[in-house]
Amino acid sequence: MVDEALTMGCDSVEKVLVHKTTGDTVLFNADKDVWWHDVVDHQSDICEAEEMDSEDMLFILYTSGSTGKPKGVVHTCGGYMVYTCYSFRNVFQYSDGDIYWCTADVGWITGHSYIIYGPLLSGATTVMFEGVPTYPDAGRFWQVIEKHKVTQFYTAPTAIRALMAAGHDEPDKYDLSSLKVIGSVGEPINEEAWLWYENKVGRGKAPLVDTWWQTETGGILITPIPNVTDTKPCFASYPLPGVQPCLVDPAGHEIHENGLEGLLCIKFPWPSILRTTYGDHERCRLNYFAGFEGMYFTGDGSRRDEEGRYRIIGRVDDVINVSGHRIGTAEVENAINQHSNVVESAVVGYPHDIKGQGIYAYVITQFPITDEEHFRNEVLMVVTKEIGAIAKPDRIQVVSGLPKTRSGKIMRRILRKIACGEGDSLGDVSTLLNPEIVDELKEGVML
Ligand code: 7RM
Repeated sequence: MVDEALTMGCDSVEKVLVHKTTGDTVLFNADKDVWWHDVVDHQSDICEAEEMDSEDMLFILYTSGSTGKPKGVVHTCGGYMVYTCYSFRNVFQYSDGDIYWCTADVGWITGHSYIIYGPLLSGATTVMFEGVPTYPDAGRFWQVIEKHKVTQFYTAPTAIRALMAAGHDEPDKYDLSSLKVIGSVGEPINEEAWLWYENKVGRGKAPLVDTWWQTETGGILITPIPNVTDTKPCFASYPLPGVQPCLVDPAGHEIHENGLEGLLCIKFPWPSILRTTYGDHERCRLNYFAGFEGMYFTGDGSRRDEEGRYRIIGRVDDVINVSGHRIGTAEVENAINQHSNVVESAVVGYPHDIKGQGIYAYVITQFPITDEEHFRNEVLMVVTKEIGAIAKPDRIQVVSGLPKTRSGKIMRRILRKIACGEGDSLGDVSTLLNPEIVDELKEGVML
C-alpha cells in the first residue's frame, strides 16, 4: 500500500523505513527503502528535546464528517499534552505501580491520546498489544489481564459485543482481580453490553467508565470519575471539571430543562480543542463553530436525565459509526461511484449486532447486472482500495432509482427506514418526485 501511495504524487517523501515483523519477503526499493534495524540499531538512546511553542502543530489526524473529503484535525503541543495527561490521570485514576492497557489502534485518536501521550506524560506502565481479541480464542484479553495484572483496561463496545457473543462466561475462567477501572470508548454502548462488561469483567470492583469524546476534542470530555461520581448503564454521565456541555434545539436555543434530548454542544474551549482543519480554517469555522453562536457543535445528539447525566445517542449528521470508526456516507458513495458501471449510489447506516452500525448501499447501475455476486465483490474491492476494508458495505442493493425530493435531494430518511426493516412505517411519501420507487426498494430490501 505504501509503495502504491508513493506512485501517486508523494514527491516529498524521501525515505521509507521498513520494519521487519513477520519475516515475509517484501519488495525492496533500494532508492527509497531503508531497513529500520539498519538505522535504529546504531542510534543513541538519548534524544535531545527540541523546544517548541505551545501552539506549534503536534499532529494532524484525518477524520470523517458529513460532507466531502475527511478533514485534517490539527492539535498543538501545549494544550493537547496538558489535557491528555490531566484526563488520563483522573479518568483512569492512575497511580504509581499500576499497569494500564488500552486496546485501541494507535492510528486512532484514542491511541494517540491514551496509549501514547497521556500515559507517557504520566510515566505510566502500559501494556502494548499487537493482535486480535479472538485469537487464539475469545479469552485473549482476559488472559493478558491476568498475566500482566492489568489495573486499568480501556476498550471499545464493538470488542465487548464480539467477546460477549463468542462466550458469555469466558471471563469467568480468568483471575481479573487486579482490575481497578474498566473503560469504554468510541460509540454508544448498549445496555446488554454495558451490564455484561460491568458484571463479568468489572465484577462490582472495577467501575465502568463510558468515556465520550472525539478526534476534535483531543481528550475525554464526558465520563464518570471512578469512585468519585456514580455510573449508570449507557450514560457517559458528567462532564469533567471545566467542561461545559449543553443541549440545544435545532433553532439554536439552549435546552435548560433536564429529561430532554437535543444537539450536544460545548460552551467554552478546553485545552485540547482542535485548532483548525489543516489547510482550510474556514471549513473548521463553518463545521464546528458557525451552527450555534459561541459554541462548539459536536455532531452528536444526546439526552440529559433528571440528575444531569448525559447519554450520547449518536451522530445527527451523515456519519456512520462502524465498530467505533467514523465513516462519512459521502466518502463511501464517492468510492462506490468509481466503479465503471455505477451511475449513482446512496449509503446509510443500520443497526448491526457486533459493529454497532453496518453500512447499507443502494446502487444504480448503467447496464443491467448479470452476475450480482461478482458485481458486489467488485464494488467491495473499489471501496477497500479507495478508503479501506472498514468501509466495505455490509449490504448492497441494486436499484433502478433513489427516492428524491423535488429539489433533487436524496431522502435518506426513507432509505434508512427501509434498510432498518421499517419500510412499513414510512409515512407520507407523496411529496417525492418519484414515489413509485419506494415499493421497488422495499421489495428488494436485504435484511
Ligand atoms: C474517541 C473517538 C467520535 C464520535 C463521537 C460519537 C462517538 C465516541 C462515545 C461515542 C457514545 C461514547 N473519536 N462516540 N465515544 N458515542 N458514547 N462513549 O471515538 O472522532 O473517532 O469519533 O464517536 O458519535 O462524535 S472519533
